[in-house]
Amino acid sequence: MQPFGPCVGPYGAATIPACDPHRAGHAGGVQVIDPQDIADELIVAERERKAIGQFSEQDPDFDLDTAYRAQQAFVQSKLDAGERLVGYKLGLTSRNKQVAMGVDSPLYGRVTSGMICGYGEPVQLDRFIHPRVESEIAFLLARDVEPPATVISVLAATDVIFGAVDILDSRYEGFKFALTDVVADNASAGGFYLGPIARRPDEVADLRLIGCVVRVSGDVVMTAASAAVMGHPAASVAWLANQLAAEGEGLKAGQLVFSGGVTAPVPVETGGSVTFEFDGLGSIEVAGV
Ligand code: OOG
Ligand code: MG
Repeated sequence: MQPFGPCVGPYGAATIPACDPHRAGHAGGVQVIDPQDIADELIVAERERKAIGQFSEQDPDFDLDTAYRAQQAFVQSKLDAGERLVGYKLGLTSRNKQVAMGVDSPLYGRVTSGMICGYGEPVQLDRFIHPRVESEIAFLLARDVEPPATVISVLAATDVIFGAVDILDSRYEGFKFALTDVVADNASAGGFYLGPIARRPDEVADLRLIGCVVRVSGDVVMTAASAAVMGHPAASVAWLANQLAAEGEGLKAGQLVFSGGVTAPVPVETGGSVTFEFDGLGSIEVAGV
């Protein structure tokens, strides 16, 4: 695995549109919380692999706008260190995931080049706090996705799809968070694998019916179909495109979008192996070392 190594693949370089992470949420004209301060704590937690308490519990005024600004500042620190923005990840787009995490609305995070892991490489557990893995469908875009985006327009803008694995590593103790906390924590993004087979959308009979079987050390522990993600994984990408457009950002050609967990997350353990078998898109084995 090369979790902090060079980006693989031709994902277009990008920077996050200018924003001032110090512009905090305001209550009655009083500055209540600074997104950069939140980002700084998350940066240290990630670097030192030491989980922290939830911001939402310390400050009831911590709102979603501030949380996304904190996320931008958190991700900007990676770009400043030489990584590139390669795309986005969706989170909590399936009931499986919302129930597992106790949060009931979707969110997005940003994917940078250092998060992309080489196929077949193990998860080095000493790089993470408490990693968990889950199956996803990833979209590589051939064209920009213009708002208002729909399932059809996302499919028209898609080059290929992959089976994928999202390595989650919440920077919060016990993987416990409110929506604002997890947004600031870049949707728990830790690492990503792409499966070995890329298919154009028109090569897949029905994008809602891509089955996924999850095995832990050989035993089947979960099964699901891709419709678990908002009824259709492209619906989740459309939601993201519309969300980004409302914020002055957009999905661009060359970007990679991880559309959200199809199955609930499974912990990765030393010596353990989690295998994800995707119907028509190959298998990804994730071993913990
Ligand atoms: C938050 C990120 C959720 C997904 O696919 O639902 C996510 C978490 O569960 O830690 O990546
Ligand atoms: Mg995920």
